[in-house]
Amino acid sequence: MDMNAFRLDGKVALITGAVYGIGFAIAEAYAAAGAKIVFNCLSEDSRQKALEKYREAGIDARGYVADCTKEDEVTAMVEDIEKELGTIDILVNNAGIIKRIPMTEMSAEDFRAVVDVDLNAPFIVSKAVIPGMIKKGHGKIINICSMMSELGRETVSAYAAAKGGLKMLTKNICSEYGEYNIQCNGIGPGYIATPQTAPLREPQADGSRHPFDQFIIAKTPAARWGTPEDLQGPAVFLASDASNFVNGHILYVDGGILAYIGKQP
Ligand code: NAP
Ligand code: GCO
Repeated sequence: MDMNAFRLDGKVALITGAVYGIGFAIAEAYAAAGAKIVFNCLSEDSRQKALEKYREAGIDARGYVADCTKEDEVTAMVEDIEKELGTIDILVNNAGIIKRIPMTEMSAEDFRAVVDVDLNAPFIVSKAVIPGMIKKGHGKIINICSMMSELGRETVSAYAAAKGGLKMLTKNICSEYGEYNIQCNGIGPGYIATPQTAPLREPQADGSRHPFDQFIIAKTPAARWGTPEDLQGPAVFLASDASNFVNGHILYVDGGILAYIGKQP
């Protein structure tokens, strides 16, 4: 086997929301594999801060201020990327939010806001990049799903509904565009230490670990939280020619949590 199949040389990769956390780690890995990195974020301040982080990492990234939920902003961004860099070869729908509110206390507005970013936005961005991928004769779309694409828990109804939908959107893009040599797969991270999960890991006033932190450690065979770096290898694999016959698959990168009933107390 030619191990260059795992390289991304000459590819243009758009990773949405890749200013820190999982998206930034995936962008670092793609850059190391040879890809040209493009990201978007919600503000000029965020874009400048991210560009500084990329420069410090030795990565010549291009950043756009574009809200993934706004079709006009996304379309304009994709048109500019394609004009400046050529067709987007790899799209990672990473941008996401969560609101942890008991369902009966959650407003419809909050529910819609989560679904808008976590499900509608991947539809909007994928719809914008697929025509270029069809013209070029290949493309890779990777949707950042979640354990909540499979399981629910208290307070995350909107997030679980959106991530469950994102799993099915992944399978549908696979079904509708596989014949154009476009592979659409998902990555389902387990519990990863990023700003998004920081509230679940805050040490208690007495210095003890957060109850949820202890819960996740007991439920994960790896007995640890994942790191954004744990996702880099799987993300490179799904973006590379090494996965050209993998399509419609959700690759769970969760330390085994989905397979495990949990450690006896
Ligand atoms: P994070 O630290 O909260 O970062 C999310 C990024 O998305 C932020 O930079 C945020 O921008 C950006 N974003 C939010 N809404 C956006 C929009 N409308 N347009 C453009 N960018 C937007 O999250 P993370 O932990 O790295 O997670 C990244 C992805 O992995 C998310 O889809 C999340 O659901 C998923 N995930 C996370 C975990 C985990 O345990 N951390 C596990 C499974 C799946 P701002 O900085 O401006 O808010
Ligand atoms: C939560 C967490 C999870 C993780 C991730 C698990 O509140 O349960 O935020 O949803 O973010 O999605 O895969």
